[in-house]
Amino acid sequence: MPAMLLDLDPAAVDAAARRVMARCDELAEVSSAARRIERVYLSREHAAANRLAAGWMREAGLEAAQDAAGNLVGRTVVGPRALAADPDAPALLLGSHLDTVPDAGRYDGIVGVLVAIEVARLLRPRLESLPFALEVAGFWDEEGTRFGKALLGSSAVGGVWDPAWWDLTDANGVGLRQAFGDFGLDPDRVSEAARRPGSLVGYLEAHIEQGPVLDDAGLPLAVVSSIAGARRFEIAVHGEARHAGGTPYEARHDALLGASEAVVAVERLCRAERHVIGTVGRLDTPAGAMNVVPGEARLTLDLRGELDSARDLTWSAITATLDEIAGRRGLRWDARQVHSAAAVTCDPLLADVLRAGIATAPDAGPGEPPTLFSPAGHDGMALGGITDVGMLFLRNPDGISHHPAEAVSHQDVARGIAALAAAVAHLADEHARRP
Ligand code: HGY
Ligand code: MN
Ligand code: MN
Repeated sequence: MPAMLLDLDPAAVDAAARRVMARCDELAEVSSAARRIERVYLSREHAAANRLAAGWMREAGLEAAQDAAGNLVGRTVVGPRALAADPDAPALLLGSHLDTVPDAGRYDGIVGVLVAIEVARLLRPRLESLPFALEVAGFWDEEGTRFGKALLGSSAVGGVWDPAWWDLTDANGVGLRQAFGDFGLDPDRVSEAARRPGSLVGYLEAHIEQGPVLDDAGLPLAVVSSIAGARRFEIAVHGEARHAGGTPYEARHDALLGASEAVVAVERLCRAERHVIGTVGRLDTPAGAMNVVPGEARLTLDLRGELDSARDLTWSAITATLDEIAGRRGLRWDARQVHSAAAVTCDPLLADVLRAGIATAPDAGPGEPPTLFSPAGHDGMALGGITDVGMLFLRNPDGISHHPAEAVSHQDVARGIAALAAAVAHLADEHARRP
């Protein structure tokens, strides 16, 4: 199916974009919190969101089902003549994630799942000529909000589930194994979610940029070159609780002051590097009180880099700084790594078909679309071991994300739908040309 024959009806694409925007609003109401968006793994909201999105998938002509890790996966249904009628036929996987951070925006992940559903709908009349099936994934726990370890759902699909994760617990002390059972999943069958490497011809994800580059450049779409590798740590600083009045400064071992110096050092050390980003998202004194010198402080560190090597060198610099602070202030510190995912380089062919797709999208801007590194993590990081990964970025006004003000325009969503549909057609052309 030459991509040029894909001549999408602009009205149909616009209607699809409006449906995506309306459904992002509808899904935003599926939240564990009254006045903000929060939807975490293996929760009531997870089940409700899967029911809602499964209905949308079926209405678009996909057979939708929940896999053994709680992800929602839809697959195109085609006639008996079509290659993809074979349930074992290789599939091109489209999608993103349906879970959120606390107090989230309504587009991070979700818009990619809904754009994928619309692309499957638009390509429905041509499925018989595709050399592969189409599948749409709504992954869960891309964010890691509940258990700290991110990419649990896509890690199951990517065949990289680590049994040690069963020991993870949430803020209420509920273990992952128990949460699986409570949700109606069998922990002993999680491996059934894993896809054979040959069963996918690739993974394409549309996602808001979560940064300001496209908005600053006045452009709607970009191709992603690579996804940052990430490591997440829980760090504890131990000092000595003492009376806030009677303890002279010289006699203090103030854990919070030590931790605070570390927080400032993270920014300084990361800013000194290129494309290494460190963020302390939480800092607290678990047993703190107004009139007590803090004896213990805890902080989280989200450390990511375009190159795993630069990220890991920066982590070494951070640990050396923690040692220096601790030595000077008479403190101790320890760290527990709760998440690690290697950087993923996007596949050149998938990047090319996305570029070609953008070129056919309505007024996607002059010349070659930009190619951006993604400092944000994505589900493709867990799939890189079984298939090639490609990503399309949509303009994200002001780059605001992980925040209720997160936005995307329906015009850019329409451009993204057209570009992704055309990219699928271009990939089909490539596959059809293969011997
Ligand atoms: O944290 C991230 O980069 C992504 O939004 N999960
Ligand atoms: Mn996110
Ligand atoms: Mn995301």
